[in-house]
Amino acid sequence: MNTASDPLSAALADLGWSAFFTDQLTAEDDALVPMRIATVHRARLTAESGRGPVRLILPIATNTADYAVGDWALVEPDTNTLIRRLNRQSLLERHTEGARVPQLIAANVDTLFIATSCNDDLNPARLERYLALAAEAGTKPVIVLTKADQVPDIAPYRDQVTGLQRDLPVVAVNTKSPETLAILAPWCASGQTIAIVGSSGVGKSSLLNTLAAKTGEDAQLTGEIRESDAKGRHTTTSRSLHAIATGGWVIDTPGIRTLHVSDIAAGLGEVFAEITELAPNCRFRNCTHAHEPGCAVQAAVKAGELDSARLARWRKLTDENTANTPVQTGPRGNKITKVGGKKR
Ligand SMILES: Nc1nc2c(ncn2[C@@H]2O[C@H](COP(=O)(O)OP(=O)(O)O)[C@@H](O)[C@H]2O)c(=O)[nH]1
Ligand SMILES: [Mg+2]
Ligand SMILES: [Zn+2]
Repeated sequence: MNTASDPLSAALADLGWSAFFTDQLTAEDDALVPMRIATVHRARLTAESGRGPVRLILPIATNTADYAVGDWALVEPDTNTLIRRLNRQSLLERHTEGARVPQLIAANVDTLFIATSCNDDLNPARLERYLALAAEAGTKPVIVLTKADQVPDIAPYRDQVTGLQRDLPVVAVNTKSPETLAILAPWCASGQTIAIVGSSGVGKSSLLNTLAAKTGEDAQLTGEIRESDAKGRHTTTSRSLHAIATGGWVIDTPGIRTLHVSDIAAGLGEVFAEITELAPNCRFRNCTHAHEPGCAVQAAVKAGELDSARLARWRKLTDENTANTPVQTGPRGNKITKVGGKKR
């Protein structure tokens, strides 16, 4: 790698290359160049090189399922041959029922925009799931309250979400207004990568269109005009890495739209920190905070310091996670394990 002043280095930095990845290079990698995986197909990978899109040549034993959109890989520049993947800073994955290995959804996402509308559909339990997913993936969450233009006052919606995790950023937007770019700019600087999750209809596609300044044929279908109504469209453009107008990138893969919760024990501890931090004060080490005497969590509920509905949601999610988690899986598919005792 050359100095930061040359155009290729600047382009790579804009693509999200950082010291975290430089630190993984050895002298043997001198002849290789980094590229960021842009699309993943069964038998084909494409990447962004900083000089334009590249179709990678895959060594025979390559399993494309080991790669996620957003991954950084080292490539032999003359032939575009894929040599190896670098360790990930974050990884969103999906554990489907019956599947032996998780499906990789997106890698090296800095910020996860969790979209929810300012209306009666706002559901704290569902948002806590997404927050746990973000924590487990190693990505920072931001709650994006959409359809802010539809309500006279966003305060009641903001109040429902601010307490769902410590120091949780919450913003309110009209996804179709250009002002949204300025509101989300703190997470959309050059080199930053975001992804958008949320229920159907909350405005994910509208938000992406605004962020990536997509119009006309290029735009994602929204609302009334669903994919099923417009067959044949978008068959040639299966891009997953979209440049944000103000800098940074949005990763959008079909898998991102159907993410659900399992294997998120560490994530739960982070989202519900005020509960898990009380547990050492309980009389019994394996206290379930339900009915045991000397329970510090129940004491906090009685003292009015902890919302009993929040505790009930924590229990439901914890039970569900236990039931859904089959076996211990490799942390982010990385070779190095355990950072600070947390599963990563
Ligand atoms: N008024 C208003 N309508 C919105 C906003 N965001 C999305 N919509 C509308 O809500 C519907 C669903 O939006 P869409 O982007 O398709 O949601 P998705 O299913 O999450 O991708 C569409 O009719 C959009 O035009 C918003 O911020 N304000
Ligand atoms: Mg959509
Ligand atoms: Zn307890």
